[in-house]
Amino acid sequence: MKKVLIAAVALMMGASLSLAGMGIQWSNGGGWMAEYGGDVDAGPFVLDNNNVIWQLIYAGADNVANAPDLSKDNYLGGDDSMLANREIEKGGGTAADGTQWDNYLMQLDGDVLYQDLDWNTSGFVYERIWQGTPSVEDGGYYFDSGLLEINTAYVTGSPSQELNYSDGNGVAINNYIEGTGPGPEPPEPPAVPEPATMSLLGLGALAMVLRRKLSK
Ligand SMILES: [Ca+2]
Repeated sequence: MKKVLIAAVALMMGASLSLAGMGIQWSNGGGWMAEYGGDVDAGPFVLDNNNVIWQLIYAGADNVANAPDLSKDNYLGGDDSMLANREIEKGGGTAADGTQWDNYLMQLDGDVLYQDLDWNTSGFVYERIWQGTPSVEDGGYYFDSGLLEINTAYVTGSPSQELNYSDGNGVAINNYIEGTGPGPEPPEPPAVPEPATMSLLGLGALAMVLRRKLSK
């Protein structure tokens, strides 16, 4: 009887251990997404002229969302790895996970929950949305969400976590420069005084010189 009890307890513990994992609803907060350079209200929207590749990514042991690397699998840089993805055709459509989206990435149907009940590694996840299919020749544009810390205590039926693109660091859009990977952030233009300011400064200096000369 005692042995049976121990076996039962071990089984229960094993079962609960294997059930701990992560459950994340990854979405975008309700559709809003203008094409790169487009108007958030008027468009064109991200799927009007492009397909979309939408990735759910584990940020790796460094807990950092690394910049993409087009030469790597799934365009992932650093130690990042992909957990799931959706490919949506131009104009909108249904991804392989059954979710359905319109041209501005508003969800029409499906279940956005990603779950891995065997996941027990701490760390962070984030979303990356590619406008079009990136290529070394033509580059591409992507949108990153912020990082979400994984709750590894998720079990089936417990509350899942939500990860929305709109929870991210605003519209973080990066431009690829041809063949070189991610381009640097565009530098802040140096603060050059306006021509009018320059001439005012010049007049001021002239006035001071004249005043000095006159006061002698
Ligand atoms: Ca990383």
